[in-house]
Amino acid sequence: MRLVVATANTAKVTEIAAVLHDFDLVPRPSSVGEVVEDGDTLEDNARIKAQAIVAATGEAALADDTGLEVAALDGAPGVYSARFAGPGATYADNVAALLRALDGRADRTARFRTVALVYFPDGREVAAEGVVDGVITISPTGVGGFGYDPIFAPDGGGGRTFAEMTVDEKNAVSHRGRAFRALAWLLTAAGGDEPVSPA
Ligand code: ITT
Repeated sequence: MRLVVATANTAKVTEIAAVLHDFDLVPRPSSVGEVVEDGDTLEDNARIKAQAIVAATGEAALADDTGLEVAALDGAPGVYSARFAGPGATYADNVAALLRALDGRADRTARFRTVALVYFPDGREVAAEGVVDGVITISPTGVGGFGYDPIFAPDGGGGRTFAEMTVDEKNAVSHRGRAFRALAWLLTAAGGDEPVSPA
């Protein structure tokens, strides 16, 4: 199945491609400008991103929207994870802001949530969610991954952060790995080439 990838984040594309190896993934056309992600939920934002690429290309598009939900912050930053430290924040700004927000807090549990979604030119869509629980570490460790990876240690990962793992190790337990494995299963569950639509 041929899918245009809606994400502009190359690190995400690497992780997605490692899971969807049986799909024909087409890079996001550089002619498509930045898409405003103003949805209220991860699913809304994934749909907004995918629809923008369908509108530009006329082809089925694949999107991912992800949020980090921190228990002590009542689930923030969630859908606002890209701009936790303010508009235009860098990954380092967001990491520093989150460590400051958790300074002195006993509960450092958190969870990454991804909604993976394919939108088809005829308006059908298929979506799947993936979640991983873990903790926010006291300080950043590791150089791999992106975003909050240097301060997120998934449960069952031996205390290592995602930034200390290879792409395959991260995918094995991550929100994104889980979401895209579920999405691949849904897309092929009919046992043929016809995509499955839940609605
Ligand atoms: P696209 O919208 O182009 O797909 P993005 O980087 O803006 O890429 P999201 O809106 O889904 O992606 O993600 C919001 C933020 O959450 C992102 O800026 C990162 O800081 C963080 N994030 C997402 N996935 C992550 C991951 O696997 N590990 C660590 N941080 C992640």
